[in-house]
Amino acid sequence: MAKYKIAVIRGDGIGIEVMEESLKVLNAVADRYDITWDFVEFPWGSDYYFEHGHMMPPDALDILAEFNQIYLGAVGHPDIQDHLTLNGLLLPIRRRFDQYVCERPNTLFPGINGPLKDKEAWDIDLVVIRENTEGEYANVGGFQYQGFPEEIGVQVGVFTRHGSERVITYAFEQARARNKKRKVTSVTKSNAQGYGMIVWDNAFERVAEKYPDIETESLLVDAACMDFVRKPEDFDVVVASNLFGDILTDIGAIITGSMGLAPSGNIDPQRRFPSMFEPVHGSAPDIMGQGISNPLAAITSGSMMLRFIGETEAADTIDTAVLQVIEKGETLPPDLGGQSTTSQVGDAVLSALG
Ligand code: GGG
Repeated sequence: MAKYKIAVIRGDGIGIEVMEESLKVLNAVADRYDITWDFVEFPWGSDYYFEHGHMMPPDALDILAEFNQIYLGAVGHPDIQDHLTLNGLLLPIRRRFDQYVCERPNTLFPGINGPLKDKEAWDIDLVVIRENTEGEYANVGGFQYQGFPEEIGVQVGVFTRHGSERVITYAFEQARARNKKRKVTSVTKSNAQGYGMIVWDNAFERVAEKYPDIETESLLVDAACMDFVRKPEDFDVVVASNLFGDILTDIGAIITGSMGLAPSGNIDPQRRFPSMFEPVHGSAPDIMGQGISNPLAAITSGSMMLRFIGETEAADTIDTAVLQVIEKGETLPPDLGGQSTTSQVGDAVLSALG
């Protein structure tokens, strides 16, 4: 029997309720596949901030280092500036554990009535590989004359050869492993950002040479956003900087139905440290507490975690159950055009597990 020690941080807003459903589903598959979960919950996030003045305790990263994986809900609260919640919890975890790949798949499933006309099930089937530890999210910069009319904020984008090459290499490996269009699209804005993103472009060219069997394409981010809407079926694996990857994956989620369907894995491919799995969506304070949030992204983030730890059959079982619930269309949350509650959707996945 395989045993996994998982740190669970439900976080804020709808993160709390969607995690309830995904833990139900992960517990349900455990018996069937001889898995023992040791879930340890940490009450970190905005409520913790109100009480202690920080999103998680000073030794939080040392605590998390002892776990096999981290499973996160969402962070963000209307009464705390977003840069405090993000830089106080999510981003330090990604950096400390060198989770340099953020893998975010988007697929148009049967039964989803997406916003793009003429797109049928499976027409859209792409994965965005987002650089996750540097780029525009590098914690480098500062203020001068803060609070005065001369106020200056400097935000540095950091693009290293090492950081670019390793995430681009992961993208090419994904194109081979998926074995679909066998294509990698690199997204930058290197016509305007003529230093860091040139390091990225050069890295892309160097890595591409090692994968002659994979088609390549380079797009500026504005053209990529346009093509995500205009002809998303052209994409297979997309590799992008930290910020551009974040923006593209919101578009990817919406053209395939909803933010509530988009899972993600913050991955250390070398497995030196815990990786972290989380739905792409945030805490959605506008709908929190109403019991109407969509738990499917959290649930499929759980199946990404299972796949990553090698529990492929269990992951497949969850993905098939989710697909069944979506295709049947009887128990869908409001963002997918249904009227079911968060827990009814979770229960529907449980019964689809068989
Ligand atoms: N599911 C975690 C969460 O709350 N994400 C919202 C967010 O703003 N994430 C920032 C990012 O991924 O860059």
